[in-house]
Amino acid sequence: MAALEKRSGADWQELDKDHHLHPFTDHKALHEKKSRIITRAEGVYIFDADGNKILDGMSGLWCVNVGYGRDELVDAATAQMRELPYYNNFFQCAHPPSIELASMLQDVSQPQFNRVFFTGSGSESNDTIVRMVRRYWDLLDQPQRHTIISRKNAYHGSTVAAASLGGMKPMHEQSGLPIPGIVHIDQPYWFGSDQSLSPDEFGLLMARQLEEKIQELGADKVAAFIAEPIQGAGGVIVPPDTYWPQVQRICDEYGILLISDEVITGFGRLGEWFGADYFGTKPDLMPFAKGVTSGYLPLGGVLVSDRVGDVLIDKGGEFFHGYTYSGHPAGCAVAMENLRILQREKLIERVKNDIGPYLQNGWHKLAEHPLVGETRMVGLMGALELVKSRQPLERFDEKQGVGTICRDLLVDNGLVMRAVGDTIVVAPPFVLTHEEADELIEKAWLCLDLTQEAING
Ligand code: PXG
Repeated sequence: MAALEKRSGADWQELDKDHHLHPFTDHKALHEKKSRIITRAEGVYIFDADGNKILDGMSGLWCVNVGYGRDELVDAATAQMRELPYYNNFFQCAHPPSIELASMLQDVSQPQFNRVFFTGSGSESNDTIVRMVRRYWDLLDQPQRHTIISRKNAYHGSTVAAASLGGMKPMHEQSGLPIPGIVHIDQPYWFGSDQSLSPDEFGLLMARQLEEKIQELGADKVAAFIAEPIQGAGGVIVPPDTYWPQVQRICDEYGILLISDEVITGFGRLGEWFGADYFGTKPDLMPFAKGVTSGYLPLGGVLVSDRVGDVLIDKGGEFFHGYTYSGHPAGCAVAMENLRILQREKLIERVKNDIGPYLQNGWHKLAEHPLVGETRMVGLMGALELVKSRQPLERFDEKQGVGTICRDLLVDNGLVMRAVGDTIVVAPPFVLTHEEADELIEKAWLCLDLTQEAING
């Protein structure tokens, strides 16, 4: 630690520039601007090397749900690392943390989930999904049933299979993706449509695309449909109420596996344990990561329903798949303590009944700002749409980069939110107080004003 403290923020920026390749970053642009060096955090605040205190409206990267500075999680990791820092779950071995966590996850998830396959991240979880789903149909003697339907603008991770499941065009273009056997239908993004239909009609139309795609491919070719309950990285796309019930009906009717990607929505973000609980779906598989440890250590996994698990087990044969860190002991120990915190402090109930509605109330008031075309928020996951004009609705030219202008102003004024194009998204920790929520809304309003000024030049 001492060696680190000798450096100044400027020193770190130089070293960073010279040696560090960042994820999802234009390095040429970054080198002109320099990175913001975050040195510590407490509660819902992060602190940078220049001493600025910034409200973290993104919970890190949608993950630090119980907030920063949790000694219980540090202690859980330390104790586990002293006892058994690493052992694997391969070759007929297991260790108490992976077993205990598997059992706890069964307790907090829907009754069909009795088993879990551990990974180290959300991307690995979704790679596991592709392999597990195909293995399932192979074991059922339907090897032709390998196509997975996903959605445009979905984010399921950055590995080859996860990025293929994802529907991010720029990612596909850079690496010859998607891999074969993955197709994409439209997302249920009502605000992004021409708005000629009511949200409910639009939800039905988008769900119908799933049915049409199944019919086009042939149901006997379709393995699964994967979706985030609410698209996160794609801009917090909250589907109309009609969408999920239809999707569930279609998956049931055609016998297609339903995969609910819970990497962001899992562990309380929507005020229920999982997004599937919020929307009332009954998925067959649920990839998760992030919030399972509140980001304190990397851990992910796939919750496996009996429908899939029974086949994998009863039919026998080895599934040639696994990661060195599948069920890492320290990650599992932290996850267990994190789940206990959620339970002990009733944080999911807090998201549902207290801080969720409180922040939503303030958030929806932002819709009165002339720059805002729509506000959305479920639990503590929200978005606002920046528009040139509300009546008639006119959006900014993408090249103007209004979302980025706003995002930069927000950070300069002590609030982290993320810009997805001209959509500003928010997902604060569950421990956000009412005062901190007020601060978030006040800063957001101020920065909408500043953005307006910047655009008007
Ligand atoms: N599924 C979903 C729904 C995600 O949001 C992943 C899978 C992949 O997880 P890992 O742990 O491999 O990153 C994610 C990750 C953003 C952003 O800018 C979002 C994510 C990751 C990085 C950036 O919003 N989500």
